[in-house]
Amino acid sequence: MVPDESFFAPPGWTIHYLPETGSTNDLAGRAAEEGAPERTVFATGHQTKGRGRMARSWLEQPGSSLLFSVIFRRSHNEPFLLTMACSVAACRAVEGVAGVRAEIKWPNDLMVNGRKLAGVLAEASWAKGNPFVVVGMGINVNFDPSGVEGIPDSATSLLREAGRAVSRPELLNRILAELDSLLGQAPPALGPSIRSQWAERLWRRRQRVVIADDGREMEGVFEDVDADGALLLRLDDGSVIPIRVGDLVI
Ligand code: BT5
Repeated sequence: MVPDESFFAPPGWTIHYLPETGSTNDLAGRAAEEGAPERTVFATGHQTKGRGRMARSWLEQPGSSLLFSVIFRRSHNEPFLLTMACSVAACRAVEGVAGVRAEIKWPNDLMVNGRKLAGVLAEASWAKGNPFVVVGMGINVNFDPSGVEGIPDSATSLLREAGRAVSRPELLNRILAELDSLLGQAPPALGPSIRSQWAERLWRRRQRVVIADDGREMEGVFEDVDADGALLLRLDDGSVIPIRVGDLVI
C-alpha cells in the first residue's frame, strides 16, 4: 500500500482534486473557459465518463489510476507539441518514480514492455481572446488492468511492471516538474527539442507495423516522423505516405 495519497504541486502549479467526476478534461475545459490560468491541474480518483480519442472510453479501477488534466495557455501552444511534451514528461516521471522504462506509441500513448500503460487526450479551444489547450492523461498505477471489464488485454500498469505499488501524488508531482523543465526552454528551441525527445522514444520506429484508421488497415515500415509529427509509413511498393490520424495496432 502507498500510505500518503494527498496530491502536492511543484512551485507555480495548482492541483484541484475531486474524489470522483465525469471527466477531468471537462473540468479543466470549463475552468479554462472561465479564465483559469496555465499550470492549473484537475485530478480525480475516479471518472464516470472518462474518454479517449474518437469518443472511445477510458476505464479504470476507482482510486488506483492517475487521472488528470492540465490547462496550457502559451504562445507556442500547438496542441500536438504540448501532448508530445506531456508524453515525454510522463515517460521520464515513470522512469524516475517507478524505475520502469517507457516508450511512446505514436502519437502519444505510453507503452511499457509492449503494453499500454497510459493514454493522452488533448483538446483545444481557439475562442477569441481566450484560447487554451487541455491535455488529459490516464495512467494505470496500482491495479491489475486484466481485472477490469472493458480494458483490453494489451494494457498494463505500474503495479504490474514495477512489481510494487507506486505513489500517485509523487508521480503527478514529478510529471509536472518534468513539464516545467521541458517547457521552460527558450521558445525557439522548444519545438525541435521536445519533438526530438519524443521521436527518440517512439515504439516500433523502423519496424513493420499495422496502422488502423476508420476501419481500414495499412501495413508497412514505420520509417520515421516528419517535422509535424506525422508517421511516415513505407508501403510495400516503396512509396512513403504521411499518416496524421490513426492507431498503431498493438
Ligand atoms: C487514449 O485514447 O488513450 C486517451 C485516454 C485519455 C484518458 C485521460 S484520463 C484523464 C482525462 N480525462 C478524460 O476523460 N480523458 C483523459 P485512445 O487512444 O482513443 O484509447 C482509448 C482505448 O484505450 C479504448 O478504446 C480502450 O480500448 C483502451 N483503454 C481504455 N481504458 C484503458 C486503460 N485503463 N488502459 C489501457 N487501455 C485502455
